[in-house]
Amino acid sequence: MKMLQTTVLAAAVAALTAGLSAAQGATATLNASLVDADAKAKKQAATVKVDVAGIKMVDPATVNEKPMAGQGHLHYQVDDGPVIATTTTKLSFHGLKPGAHHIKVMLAANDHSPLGPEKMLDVTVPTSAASR
Ligand SMILES: [Cu+2]
Repeated sequence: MKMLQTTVLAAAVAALTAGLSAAQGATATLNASLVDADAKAKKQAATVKVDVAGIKMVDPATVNEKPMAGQGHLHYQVDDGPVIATTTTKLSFHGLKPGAHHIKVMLAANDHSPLGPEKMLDVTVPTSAASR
């Protein structure tokens, strides 16, 4: 009887823990990749495609930027440029100067604080692209 109670308790704790981590967005994941990277780079451009899971894309303006578990949006940043906050999971950048660039994509909460998952993409625009 005592063993049965322990088992039931352990199961309840496991269920509670799983529920908590889901509510806190701990299961949110982000992956980002470049679409047609080489051809775009030759045109001084980059297109980023993002896959998010375990989180709902919410426009922070619609919820008064109040943080809420399970809600977030994306921040895109090229090099040290301004941060673009959006719910779009596909974004193109044009007019990249020749050389190396870093595009950072991260999951942000409704108040724009980082949620953790992020991905850095490297783009190199060939020097020859500038003389077009
Ligand atoms: Cu934001």
